[in-house]
Amino acid sequence: MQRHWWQEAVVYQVYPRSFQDSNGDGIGDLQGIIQHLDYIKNLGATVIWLNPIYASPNDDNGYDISDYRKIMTDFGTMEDFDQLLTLAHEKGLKIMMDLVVNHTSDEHHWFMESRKSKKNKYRDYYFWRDSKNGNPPNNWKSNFSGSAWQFDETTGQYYLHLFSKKQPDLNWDNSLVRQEVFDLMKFWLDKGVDGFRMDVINLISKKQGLPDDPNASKTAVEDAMSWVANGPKVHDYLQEMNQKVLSKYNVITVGETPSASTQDAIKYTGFDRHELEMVFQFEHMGLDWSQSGLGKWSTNKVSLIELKGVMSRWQTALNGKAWNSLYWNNHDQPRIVSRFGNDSSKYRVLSAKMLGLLLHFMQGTPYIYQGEEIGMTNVHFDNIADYKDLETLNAYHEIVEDKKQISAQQMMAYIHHSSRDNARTPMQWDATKNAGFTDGNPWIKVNPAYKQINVSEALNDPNSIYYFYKKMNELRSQYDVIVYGNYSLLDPKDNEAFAYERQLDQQHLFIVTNFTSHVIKRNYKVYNDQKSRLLLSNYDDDLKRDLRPYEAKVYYYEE
Ligand code: TEU
Ligand code: CA
Repeated sequence: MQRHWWQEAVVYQVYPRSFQDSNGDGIGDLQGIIQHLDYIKNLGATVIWLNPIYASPNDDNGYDISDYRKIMTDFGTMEDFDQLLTLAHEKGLKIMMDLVVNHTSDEHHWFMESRKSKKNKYRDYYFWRDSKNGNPPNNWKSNFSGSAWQFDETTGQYYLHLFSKKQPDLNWDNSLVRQEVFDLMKFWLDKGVDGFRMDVINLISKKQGLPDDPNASKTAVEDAMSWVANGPKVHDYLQEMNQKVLSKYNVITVGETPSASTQDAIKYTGFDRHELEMVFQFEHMGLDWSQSGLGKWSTNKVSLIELKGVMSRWQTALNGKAWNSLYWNNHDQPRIVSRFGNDSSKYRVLSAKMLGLLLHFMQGTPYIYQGEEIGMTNVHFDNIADYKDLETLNAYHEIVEDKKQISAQQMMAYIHHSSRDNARTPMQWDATKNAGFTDGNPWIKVNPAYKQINVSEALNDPNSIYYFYKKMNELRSQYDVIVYGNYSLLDPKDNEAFAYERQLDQQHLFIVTNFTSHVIKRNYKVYNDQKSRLLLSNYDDDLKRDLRPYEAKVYYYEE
């Protein structure tokens, strides 16, 4: 198998709005990112993924783009961006942009033209349909609650929006749309950016005739995507994109693909397919979802056995054929230490390291979301008005106020567990006011935990999660087996310990983690092997068979 730089990469995700404010307006910006390039570099990351920084009315924090060739004024100017790109490159850091082309903003000029008349030359850039007997054209639901169709007075037709009504879906069946997207990709690639994370890229090809979803009445809002995902022409369009654009550059690509199975992923990322390099799959992120129709809104705990099943299935199905992304967190997901770990003061550090180790020693390219490296936790705002995310606010409105399915109190518990805003509170730099994020009023409140959990603490403590992540990144650059080794799960039915092996030629790794807050006893064959040595652990010493709360270790041997 040919080796590629992006397989050896470590990606650090920056959510610009919440990373660092440089001018006191309460909103993170590009100059703020520039201030922390060395911080990211010192952690050992090699690529920065920036969430969207393009011109946007910010209905969905930049995922509604009104001009793909302009920088959002909140974030700065194109000069700021050019400076960021140059400085990053000087430090050996690559920059990956977010490409949001399943939809635009309704304030993009294509859509403003499109809505003017049925004859407009941009009409067919979007999906316009007549109503069906006074109802929307079909029963598809928006991911952000309600129908996926919005009626527009001007021409008396509806337009499709799988996300908010300010995010109309682009019609990829129109070759002019595809050409526009390829052109804007070239604009950024010719500037020197190093790749793209592609937003919901597996939704771009809609089923012929836009048929009703037969399961719509049973599915929760967030499941509505399974009917529209992985459509009939998606691979044709990605191959065309690869041929016309990506193949001309040496870049990293990762497609966000909700509802993609391992079989789908092999089609998107197979080494012989010339589509994408990897995808973000969602199966492990759905394990704690509601069983009673509320989708992501739940307080369920993940089952370790199910987690092992999903992670291992992805590891083995893609091995040798395609490439995994490895992630626990991003700007849409609650904080992993609160979700799969234990964020009590006693176990936060141990369990955050345990989760990091478990993930980073699997096969794939690891992604670290800002604040994960210091063990940032979920936030619990008491007041719904303190939440900013439209998904959260729309769901609250629909589930509590409109349909009265559950009480406000119950919904707040779900929001504390699952809201996207858990990931979007400002980065916690130090213990000063607003966690050092801004001198002004932050656009969203800071997590009060910042007094204990912040970068300045982490940098002063040799045992911090930060240095543990740094160590993992160093090891990755030293041992090929960490990047390329194959994977095999041990003891799939053990519901307390997660153990697996990796192997590449003579190199072997043995990984074991205790997922509980008590001591468990396990015997593994590696303990009797004279040649094995401990590579990394989250405790100071090794008691071998006694695995202490959230203990996590990696052994290395050659054979
Ligand atoms: O997310 C798509 C997606 O799968 C989410 O809507 C997901 O279902 C939800 O966040 C889970 O809570 C991408 C972006 O990552 C997200 O931030 C955008 O809001 C969305 O696309 C629309 O562009
Ligand atoms: Ca600012």
